[in-house]
Amino acid sequence: MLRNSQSKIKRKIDKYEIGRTIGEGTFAKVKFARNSETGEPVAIKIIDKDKVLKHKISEQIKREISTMKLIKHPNVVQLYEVMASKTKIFIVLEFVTGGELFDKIVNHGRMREDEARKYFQQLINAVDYCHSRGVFHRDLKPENLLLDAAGNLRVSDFGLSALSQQAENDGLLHTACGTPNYVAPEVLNDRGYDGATADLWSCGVILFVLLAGYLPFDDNNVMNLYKKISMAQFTCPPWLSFGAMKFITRILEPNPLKRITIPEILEDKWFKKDYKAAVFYEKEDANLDDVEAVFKDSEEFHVTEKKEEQPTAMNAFELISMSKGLNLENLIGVKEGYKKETRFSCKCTANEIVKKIEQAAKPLGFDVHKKNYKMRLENSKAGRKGNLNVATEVFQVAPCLHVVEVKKAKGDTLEFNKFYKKLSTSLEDVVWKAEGEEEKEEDEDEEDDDDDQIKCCSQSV
Ligand code: 3AM
Repeated sequence: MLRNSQSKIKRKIDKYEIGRTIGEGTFAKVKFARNSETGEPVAIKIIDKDKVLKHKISEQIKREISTMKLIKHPNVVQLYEVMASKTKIFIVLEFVTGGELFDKIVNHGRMREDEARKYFQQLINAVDYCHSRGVFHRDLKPENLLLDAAGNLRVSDFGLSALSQQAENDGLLHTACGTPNYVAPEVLNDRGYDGATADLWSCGVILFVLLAGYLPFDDNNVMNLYKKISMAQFTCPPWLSFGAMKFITRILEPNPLKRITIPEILEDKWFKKDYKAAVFYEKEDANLDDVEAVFKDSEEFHVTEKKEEQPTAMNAFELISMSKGLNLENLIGVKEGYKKETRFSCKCTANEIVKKIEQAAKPLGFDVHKKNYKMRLENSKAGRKGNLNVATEVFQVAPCLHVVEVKKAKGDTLEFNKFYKKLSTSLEDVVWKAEGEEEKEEDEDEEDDDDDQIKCCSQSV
């Protein structure tokens, strides 16, 4: 049976209405949600309780989460509250809408020094502040550098370092879920290290990527990569100014005892240009009862996950009829321009659509798992953020009119966009285009990027 487009099951955790999966990080699934009392959008990190309790890391996480609840810094993703159910821990975070900083590099290439400096200054402001409160990141990498609506840097996952360390012990950091490109040599050597200096190394790698447009340490062979990192074997590109080059070399110093410190960074001539210290205040009245309750693991405080059947505000047919002339991004309520999810309409049977998707995905290296009219496409090769996983679902609108939803379930958003472009080319003969759209598409400039083409016959969320 195809899913009925008139009604929808809504999942609710406490007061939060749970929406789509935004992504999967090293140790958690991240879901979009909305506070039903205030309407405020949030991101919820969902972690298996087992992972925290089994590994005896709860004391450290509890301490760091408590600290993060007190922090309201303009360059740190805010942590609102924590909750637990019988099996999961939910970390409710501010929803950050500007995407990831590194998507800028992937889309537009390296940055000018002034722009890179601005982001780096914001990064150091965040890192300095958290370090001064005894919270270290230990896993600074592109996925954790988000941009807010005003284009300012927001560092996420501060306070969750015990989890990333656990991932490291489980071998995750160096395998499918991440790459060691940003990790300091002393962390790789596993001889015990200082969280503060290790974080600064990662900041140095991040600055290098912003200015160069590529990684300072990279090798297909992990052992060679470890060697390059341990010896800080990198070459600055010729376009870097002397000041930037000198500065990066002081950060990417393999000996942590000789590495530049934050007070020294704040005094560096290259760094200081146009520097504005962050303005913020500290919350004095944050209530830490939720953190206590989660880590006491008392059933009395467990939140329940409810499933409610609710009519959707607009059915798929209305959505399609409006898609002819309107920009749908606002309609769906997500303006931030993430293209992790998209829909298109098809004028053929559901079975034909499923078959077409399968035929298109297999040659692109995807394993196809089907369940009724839902599919999970799993790329067997690891990409920038692990294996790309795509979920598709076919909804019936009229007997021979279907809406196909294509979502990134896991992996890198840009890789997803590239995959979607290939998929839509293969499905061209079954995708239903509104009148006039075909000519419009032909007129499109050849240089248009993937995203623009996707918008032509579908809407992206
Ligand atoms: O899967 P991608 O890389 O597209 O950007 C984060 C990442 O997206 C996003 O969730 C994915 C897994 O970490 N994310 C994490 N925290 C977020 C937040 N507070 C967030 N997106 C918005 N707001």
